Amino acid sequence: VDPEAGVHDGNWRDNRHSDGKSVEFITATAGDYIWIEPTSRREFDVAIGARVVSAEGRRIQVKDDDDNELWLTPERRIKAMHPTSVQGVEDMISLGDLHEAGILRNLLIRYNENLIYTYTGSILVAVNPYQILPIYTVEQIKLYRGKKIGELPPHIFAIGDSCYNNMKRFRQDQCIVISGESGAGKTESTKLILQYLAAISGKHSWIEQQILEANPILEAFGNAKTIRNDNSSRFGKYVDIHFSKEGVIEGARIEQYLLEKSRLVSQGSDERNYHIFYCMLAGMTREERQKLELSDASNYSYLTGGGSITCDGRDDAREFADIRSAMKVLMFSDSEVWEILKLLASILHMGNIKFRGKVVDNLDATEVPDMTSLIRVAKFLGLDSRNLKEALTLKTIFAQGETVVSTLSHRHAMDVRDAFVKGIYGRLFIWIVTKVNAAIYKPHSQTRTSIGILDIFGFENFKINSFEQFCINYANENLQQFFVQHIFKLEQEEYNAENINWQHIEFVDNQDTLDMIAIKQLNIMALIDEESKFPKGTDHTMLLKLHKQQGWNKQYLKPKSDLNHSFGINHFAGVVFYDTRGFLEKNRDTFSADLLQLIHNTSNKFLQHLFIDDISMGSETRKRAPTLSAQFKKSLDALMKTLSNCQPFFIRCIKPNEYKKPMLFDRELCCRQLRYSGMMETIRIRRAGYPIRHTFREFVERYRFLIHGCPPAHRVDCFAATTKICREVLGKSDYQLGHTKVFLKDAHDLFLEQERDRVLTRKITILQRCVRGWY
Ligand code: AOV
Ligand code: MG
Repeated sequence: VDPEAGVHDGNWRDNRHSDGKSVEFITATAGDYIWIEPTSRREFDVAIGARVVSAEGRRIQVKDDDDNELWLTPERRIKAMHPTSVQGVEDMISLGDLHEAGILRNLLIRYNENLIYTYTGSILVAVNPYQILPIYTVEQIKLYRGKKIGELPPHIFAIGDSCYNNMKRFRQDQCIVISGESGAGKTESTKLILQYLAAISGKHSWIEQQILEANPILEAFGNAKTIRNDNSSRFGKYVDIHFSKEGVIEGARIEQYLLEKSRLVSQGSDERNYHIFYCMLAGMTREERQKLELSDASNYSYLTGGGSITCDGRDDAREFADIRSAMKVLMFSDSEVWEILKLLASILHMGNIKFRGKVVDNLDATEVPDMTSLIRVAKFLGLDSRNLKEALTLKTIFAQGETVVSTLSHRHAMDVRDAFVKGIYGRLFIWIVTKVNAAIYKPHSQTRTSIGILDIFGFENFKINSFEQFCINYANENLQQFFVQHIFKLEQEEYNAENINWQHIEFVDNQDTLDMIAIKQLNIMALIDEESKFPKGTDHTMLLKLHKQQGWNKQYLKPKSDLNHSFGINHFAGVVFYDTRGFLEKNRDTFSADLLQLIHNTSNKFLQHLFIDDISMGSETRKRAPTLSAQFKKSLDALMKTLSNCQPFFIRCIKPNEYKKPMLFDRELCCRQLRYSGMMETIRIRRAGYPIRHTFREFVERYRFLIHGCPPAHRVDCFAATTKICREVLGKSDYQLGHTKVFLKDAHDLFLEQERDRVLTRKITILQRCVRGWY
């Protein structure tokens, strides 16, 4: 067993006796709670809790947390459950069984009672309920106002409130980092925090409404139905809310990260393109539709790639009305809205352009047999249709003062068209975010402070992972590093405050992986970039370079076969293999000079405006323009810098099942998320030091029976009594006494609890079990 990976079984091992044999005696009585070790070797299968129903001879009957009734034979490894795990706790740091199984069970029993929020210290864990719970009312908002974390049951409003209070009290910027996998509830959590902040900061003013209304617009253009989430964000965002000295919302700014553009031209099975297309087709007036020469969603190949044009529980026509009214609130003029619709319509028509391959003079060429769609595109984009057709099917190369025109193959023509669409939509999305910011961002006042909320795409590992996943996972590595650093720092602070010697604490950190991806010399990102700029560079030459430069790295995985197109990275959340095919193309993110030339001359001013930067760059500077990964790294670096200047809060969203269903808790799925979310990191760091802490008073209250003649806590000097108990019971082992607390190892806790049990127990022994071969 790998000691690092095995946090969840640390406790089990503590039972090993000095002779190396694992022996534990458990007396189990009906009504007792126990842990049952898993028999499978599945990675995310951990011990399950169970209640003893009855015991007969050497067998006991139990009902486990998944409601299975079973008989356990003496071979099954079991272990007594700590009382805190029986009832469940609001803050998991106080769990006696501080391992994965303990955390998992705690979340499960709370989830079963619709208690979806739980703390681990100051981190909020939120399990997606997949149902509307009555916990977000105005009354609840009032209730949580001004309360300390822990005073009331865990709640996302408590995080919002604490953030707000800290900001006002310390006059320091705050941030809330929300993470979790697709469908876990990050975006909903972001909205709830925003709602809470808008409600408590005051005045129900116009600016607050504008900030809230930014969301439907961004979601319309940047969210889509995927197999994991009906409303999946396909971009990352950081919403920074600005407050005046009095704590009133003054304005906000939204930063966006890396919209997924491939979705525009192809969708996975059962997935959709961006909501806005379906909304607009369902919600426009007949007149508008006619003007844009549009019909039903089912007629557009860009909208039907996933074989799914509707989305259960979504009313696209209604949404469209909301989007429109939100655009009004955010000061989009009617003509701007119309220009946007025109572009969207052009994109849909563009997707319906059919190409047919042919051979001319022995060269692959392409024709457009039916010009209907192409003529529509030309009309709405303000282009000449013949020029457009040429730009889509021919390629002009300027070389040594000469102009050479060549034909494009069928495949190539499709690629040029698709790149055009991605280019337009990508820039439109950025324009929309800029437009929204123009409405909500107010010039800097010296005294303002802010709360930033980060809702970014979670870690992804699909069957086939491409450049997008590489960027997304790189972003998540950064956040993980931020998290680990922060948690470690907090831990150190507590030890310092209590004057505990903590020097020997080590923790697993993902810096090596980050170094390999983006920091050290010849890092992966740099190599990809270099190859992207190298005219002869191909995905294959890039892969060879990666293998050559990083092959030695422990965090790098080279596939067994040389024919394989992928490379692997050992991420904090598991190994991911990336298929390099298409990497360079995606990273370069350029599109044809012929199309740019067209846009340069278009009569559609809105379109031209979207491309103004590209046009103003000469073709030479364009070649040197920053690649996608370079831009992404830059914006991430800026984000990390912003975050590091804030006091952070963390929300870890957990998706309880893959079916978008309420009241269904898949333990293995949740376990995986807990382990990968860094939740275990907190615990790992705590366990590396002294995971068990009691105030002197609590300690005396609980363990005074272990020595002779110790009076109750209120009648004795608790520090002295604690010292005495520890000395007599724990001897010279590695525990420490701080200023207010005693710091213990897990093994101490176990021993103390067993001793306490032994002293106090009046149980009739029904069963004595000998468990052998623990490891
Ligand atoms: P995500 O943001 O984490 O995924 P969402 O926030 O979009 O996930 O949540 C997915 C769905 O779960 C929502 O559309 C709701 O139906 C439901 N849900 C989440 N949180 C709550 C809640 N607190 N109460 C009720 N329902 C909830 V992604 O953006 O895919 O990574 O890219
Ligand atoms: Mg989301």
